[in-house]
Amino acid sequence: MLGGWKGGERMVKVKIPESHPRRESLLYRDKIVEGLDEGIVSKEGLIAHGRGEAFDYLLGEKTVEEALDAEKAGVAAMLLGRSSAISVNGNTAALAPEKLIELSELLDAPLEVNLFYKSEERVERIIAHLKKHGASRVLGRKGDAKLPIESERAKVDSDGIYRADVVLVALEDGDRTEALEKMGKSVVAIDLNPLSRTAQKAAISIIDELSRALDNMIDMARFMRDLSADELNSVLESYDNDRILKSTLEKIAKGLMMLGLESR
Ligand code: PTJ
Repeated sequence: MLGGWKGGERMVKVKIPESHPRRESLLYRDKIVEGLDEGIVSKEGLIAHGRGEAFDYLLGEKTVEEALDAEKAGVAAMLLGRSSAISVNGNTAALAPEKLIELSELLDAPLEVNLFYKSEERVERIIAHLKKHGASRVLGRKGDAKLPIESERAKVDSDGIYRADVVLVALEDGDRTEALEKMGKSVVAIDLNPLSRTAQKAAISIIDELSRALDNMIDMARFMRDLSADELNSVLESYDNDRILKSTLEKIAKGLMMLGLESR
């Protein structure tokens, strides 16, 4: 079902046919709008989502091989880390609460709410939303440690993102990724835009749609949890983030050429 609007008010739910070729994408869009209605997503989050949709369209709205490699490396890094954390914002909480919780449990990495457009009220709403979906513990209230950045994102919890040596971030601006990397932490980023500062600065850049990326990482984590440290290290040693970014950009460029030819 999709949302409809009348005079600025959300009106009805419009049924989206099972056979619609872009059904998944429209359902994600609906989750973001619902998140806005519930005070979880910021207005700016709608714009950010639209940008993601555009990149996803160019990638064929599917997980590319390069993303699978990055997802595997991301899981390996989080399993090998002394301590990992998963950063949650409005968009990610609205799009995939259960998946975030499942990955957090599989990787023993706490969820921490950390917002760019921060308000205490939205932090509380997101924590309540995650708890409603089954999270037993969500960090992000304390803000008793500080990252070396100017934005509201600077305040983090000492027993979450601050302590972690591997941090999973998704759909965010690049400042914090850069700061976390400078602090010696390893950032695993999920971001459909391979040109974003987040993707460019992260140690492992997953160029994939959030829900698809989390589904893949959950499947991988179930299996990779039983691998030895040597086996996990060999996954990381054979991973080359620059090659992944370059190859994904080439894929997008080729996709654009094909779209151009098809539309003639
Ligand atoms: O909830 P807040 O206050 O923390 O704000 C969250 C947003 C997303 C508004 C904030 O972090 C922001 O402004 O992010 P940016 O700088 O717009 O970056 C978001 C990135 O995520 C862009 O590069 C998008 O292409 C990408 N993106 C959007 N939707 C998805 C996505 N990547 C993966 N999956 C998506 N569904």
